[in-house]
Amino acid sequence: MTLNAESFAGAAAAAHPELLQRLHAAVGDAGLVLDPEAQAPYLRDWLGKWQGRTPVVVRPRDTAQTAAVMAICHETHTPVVTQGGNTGMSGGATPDASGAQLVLSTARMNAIREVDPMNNSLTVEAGVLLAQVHAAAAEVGRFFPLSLGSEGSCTIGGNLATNAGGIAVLRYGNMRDLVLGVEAVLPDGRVWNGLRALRKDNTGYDLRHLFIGSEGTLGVITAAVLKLYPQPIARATAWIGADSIDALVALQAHLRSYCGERLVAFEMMSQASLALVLEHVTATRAPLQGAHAFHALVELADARADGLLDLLEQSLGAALEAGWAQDVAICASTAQASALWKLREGISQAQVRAGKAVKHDIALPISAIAGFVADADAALRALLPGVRIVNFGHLGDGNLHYNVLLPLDTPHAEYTARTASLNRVVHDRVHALGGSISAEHGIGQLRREELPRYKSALEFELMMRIKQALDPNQIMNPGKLL
Ligand code: FAD
Ligand code: 2HG
Ligand code: ZN
Repeated sequence: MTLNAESFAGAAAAAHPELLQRLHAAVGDAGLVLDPEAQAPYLRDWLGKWQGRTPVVVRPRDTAQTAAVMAICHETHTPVVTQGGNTGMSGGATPDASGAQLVLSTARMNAIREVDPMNNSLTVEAGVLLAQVHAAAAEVGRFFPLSLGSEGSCTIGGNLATNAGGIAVLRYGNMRDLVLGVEAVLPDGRVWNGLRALRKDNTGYDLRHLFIGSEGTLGVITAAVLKLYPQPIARATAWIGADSIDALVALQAHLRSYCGERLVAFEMMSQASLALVLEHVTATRAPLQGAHAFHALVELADARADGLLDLLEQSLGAALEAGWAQDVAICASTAQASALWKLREGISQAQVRAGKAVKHDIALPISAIAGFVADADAALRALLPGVRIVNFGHLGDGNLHYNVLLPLDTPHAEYTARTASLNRVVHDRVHALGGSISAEHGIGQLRREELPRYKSALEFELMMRIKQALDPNQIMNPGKLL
């Protein structure tokens, strides 16, 4: 391929006319995407909220090629946006509109390097899809617990860079808790090999945690060693209708004590969230007769089948008696359980179809949730009478997706203004209760402006110093997080 630097639009190319030739030498024809049509999917996020431009999408095949690309970008001060599956919810993987930011896609780095069932570990490259990790673990009778609605498209690199959460955090923790080792290419092109498969290692600062949750601002994660677990062979799933969120908070505490470690998921949704799915997602139907103000989807799992269903029935029987549940449906088959999970996992898609969402991915102490919801609901209704609140999420982790849905035809300027005032109402309350304004989706470009309001000056300064130490030329994901 002969490359014409003139066709390489953008500020970086203008400053460094040989850049494209050098990138081509590093990754070859298969590693560059220049055609605007082929670039389009890399330039828009899953929600359709952010749209950017790039001079080139670079798709290195392995760590060595990634290191070569980064060395070139460091030397030429070319900004880099790393992208995995592009399913992120905070605009972290979308380049800005300048046309100067190179997109580095990990899609071709998709090898499973090693499976070690005896050590309960798996070494994979960053571009491997989460669903592929599930399959590779299952092949050797093991289990990788991270579970997200996007698991067919999101990558391990993206899961690490956002410290993803999902529906099994209650039992297994966030992505941060599921990783033994990380390999990363630093912004200057050097490779840090931290691929240790150890559960104990106290030899100084644990650098892997710098990259987990760093949202592409400190380097490119190229591979990781993941923890595997015993494969649960039995699952028991139930849907619960309740008359208040207070009741569901009490129910999750009760199920935790009653079922112990076997409680894997405790997901919550308001009646409005369920109604949205039933209206906008095909082949769905209400799991219970009659309306309930709130619903929970609960799952138990175990490596032994004995008594799991009995345990669920007994625990929910006690909950009905105590008034924490109004109605209960226990699944008799995996098909029934899948139908219930479809309702929960359809909420994101239903929101995209039904309106323009103002998202709030908040974390609170579980004991503060009921008070928060009552207070924030009232404040939002006072601010915007008739407001549509889509409140759902991972109640067992204290993580609510406390979203507000504006009509689809809301003009852009109005959406922006409303977003600012709604964010203030919600996030100030969350902060006052000791909560977080980003539980699992990261900061990206969505929350960047708000972050200094809610982080202490010292915390912010320390983060800036880490950034400066690793990325002195400030080329990694500019305009995101910090
Ligand atoms: P991308 O979107 O490509 O990137 C996300 C961020 O990570 C960006 O800042 C990017 O620069 C950076 N990045 C990506 N790869 C690398 C790398 N190799 N090295 C360095 N930086 C990198 N999230 C949850 O936490 N819980 C959920 O329950 C959940 N459910 C979802 C359901 C749906 C339907 C959708 C669409 C999304 C959901 N998400 C959820 C959000 C999203 O799937 C996660 O944030 C996921 O971890 C992103 O992975 P990705 O590969 O798509 O990353
Ligand atoms: C989920 O839990 C995701 O389904 C997406 O984190 C949340 O759409 C959202 O706001
Ligand atoms: Zn979530």
